[in-house]
Amino acid sequence: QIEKLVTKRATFGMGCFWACDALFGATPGVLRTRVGYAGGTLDSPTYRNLGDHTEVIDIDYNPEVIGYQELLNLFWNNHEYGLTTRIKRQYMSLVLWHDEEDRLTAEQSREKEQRKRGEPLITEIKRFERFYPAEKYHQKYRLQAHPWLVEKLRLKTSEELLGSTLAAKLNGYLAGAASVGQFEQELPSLGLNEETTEYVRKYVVENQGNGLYC
Ligand code: MHO
Repeated sequence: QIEKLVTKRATFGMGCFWACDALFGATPGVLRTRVGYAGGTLDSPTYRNLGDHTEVIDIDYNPEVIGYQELLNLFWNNHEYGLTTRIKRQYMSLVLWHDEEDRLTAEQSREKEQRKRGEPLITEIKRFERFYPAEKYHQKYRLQAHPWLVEKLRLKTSEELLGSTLAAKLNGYLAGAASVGQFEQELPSLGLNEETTEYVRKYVVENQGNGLYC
């Protein structure tokens, strides 16, 4: 019996999108990530001309492995800036929900987080409307810094960079978003050979726990 995997989508603005691409990419249950612009009204924004849009991470995930609340916990705890202080709209704290249930979860979660922290959070919670993927060079930014690996694993095209679960995970591993333990546990399912395994492992060991940066 073949059951079709029902995937869900989540979209967050939490600062520069390179860092949260790595964070969510390495999170078990996340299937695909894309960085881009959303939340505003300007048609066809670009990195140089964002208009009123915000840098966001757009995630496809398997709800049987990870829930929206868990994604929200990662969201609250990994803002580079903008959770309590207003800076530019490019980096504002933003939850774009995709269904009514997620709207409720997000609003309740913000309440709880605010009580816990004892200071007002400026996160906006709005209906998702439209996502504009960012330029190719922003996608899996940490992974693309390793052209040898990208070439070896054939992850060069936009389609592969945006659509591949492996690309999402590698982008996180290389940035130090996973522990060595998690990496070793997931390794058998990644389909890497000895050479690419050694290459990635070195960065996982070096970078684990370094904190994500932009
Ligand atoms: N600090 C980075 C931010 C890039 S980001 C995609 C830079 O100045 O290039 O917003």
